[in-house]
Amino acid sequence: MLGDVQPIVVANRAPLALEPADHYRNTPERLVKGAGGLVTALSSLAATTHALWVAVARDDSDRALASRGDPAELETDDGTVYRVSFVQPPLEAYDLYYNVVSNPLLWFIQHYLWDLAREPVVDTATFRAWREGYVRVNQMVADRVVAEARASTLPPLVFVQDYQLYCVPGMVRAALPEVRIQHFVHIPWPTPQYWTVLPKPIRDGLLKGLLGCDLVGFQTSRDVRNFLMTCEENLGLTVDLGARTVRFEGRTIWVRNYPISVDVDSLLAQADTEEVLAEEERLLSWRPEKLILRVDRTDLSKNIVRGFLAYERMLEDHHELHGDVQFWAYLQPSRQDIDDYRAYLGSVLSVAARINRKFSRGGWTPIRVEVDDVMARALAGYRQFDVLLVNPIYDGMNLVAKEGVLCNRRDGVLVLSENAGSHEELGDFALSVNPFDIDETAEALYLGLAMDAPQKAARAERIRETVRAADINRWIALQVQDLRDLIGGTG
Ligand code: GDG
Repeated sequence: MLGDVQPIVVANRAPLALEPADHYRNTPERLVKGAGGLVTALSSLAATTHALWVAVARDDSDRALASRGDPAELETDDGTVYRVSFVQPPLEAYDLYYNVVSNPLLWFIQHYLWDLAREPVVDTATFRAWREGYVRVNQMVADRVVAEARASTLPPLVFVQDYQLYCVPGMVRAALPEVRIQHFVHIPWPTPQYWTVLPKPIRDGLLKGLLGCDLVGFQTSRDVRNFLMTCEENLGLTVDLGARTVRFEGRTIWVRNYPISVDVDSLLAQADTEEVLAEEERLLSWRPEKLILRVDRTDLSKNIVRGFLAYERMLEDHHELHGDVQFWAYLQPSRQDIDDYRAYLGSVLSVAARINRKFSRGGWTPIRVEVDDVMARALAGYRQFDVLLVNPIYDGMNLVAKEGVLCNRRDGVLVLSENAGSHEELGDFALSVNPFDIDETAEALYLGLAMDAPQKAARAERIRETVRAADINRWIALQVQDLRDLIGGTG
């Protein structure tokens, strides 16, 4: 697919991480593939195309990997070899780039999470974090990409990923006007008005950085429209909503949506391993007759508390379900160094405890919360749920929605937020909810549990078909194809 070009994937995170030796379990130090939707999706591109991966060293473990060569040839414990070139910013610059600008400022903007009457407070510190953190680290990354592109014997094809690196395309374009650059934005793109929460130099800087691309990719058609309108309203550029293009500095930039997906074969194989089957055995020892599941990072955007409130409402309305149903929230701890995130996990746990105190009886506990990070356990949950609750406030795509139904063995029902990117593909076969509406979500949970077998089977099959037809390989192939076709070819 990419034999005649040199792909360069550029992302904040490397696709792998060093796991230290565990003397108690007698396991040696090993290199493991990174967790999370983005890494999962891009690993297959990097592994199959011998791409070079440019990443930012985040901690001592990444810096140890960086010392193994530039680029370092790194083999994970599953035998996949990656070529990774680590950029090593000073610790303070990294902190400002990642912990001040990217998270929370941009993440909160792009998921509409700010409580605007109070936050954000933009001041000198924000501008310093922007200049000395975000712009500086983006420039270091861009310089590395330029060096690698110049060193390559094949024409480079640059794939930049996500909100930490919006300025990279513009910076690379300034040094290499002819290079092909694409940026994929994994999270929602909000309306032009919401971007004006950020001061003009910052929001324009981000947008102009992205416009260094030939092609900007998003998860959904809603994101594409919002982006084009942002270019028009906030920068006064000429856009064509029909052709999905925008003109900038004499170039035409194409804007397209490519819904990200999963590696169907490898996920199904992984969901059938002994480790997962052992987890499933454990689950079967405690599962109730009816199991509601959610699997999420403890991120504010995932809307975990309202999910519990909806379940509480359902239990209030349906006493007949008491004792027969349980809500299992399997949660991966996320960004616990940020105050808001620690406080959010605190409220998740306290709301669950309150609901359990209210309804528990005779050995029945309505909610089971587990905060852990064992993929095999999540996969066992995928196999066993009757209803999967995916109710984010806003979400770029949400891979759990796709993975869950694909792996499920009971024709379980998907309850899906209309603001998850996956709703554009799966909404017709799921029970759609407004994520803020507790009553509607409660009703959907109930309908999901009560649905008859033929209807459940038909809906689940349509979702499985949709995910199979548009898997991760298609996500990558469509982007590469568009880069070749729309922009005049690279080979
Ligand atoms: C961002 C965007 C977009 C599940 N349990 C464990 C675990 N998982 C995996 C899931 C899934 C991934 O984590 C989560 O992906 P999501 O897509 O649901 O959400 P984000 O992490 O917010 O991802 C999102 C995605 O990027 C890709 O573009 O879809 O909208 O926000 O693959 O299977 N991973 C580990 N331990 C677990 O226990 N390590």
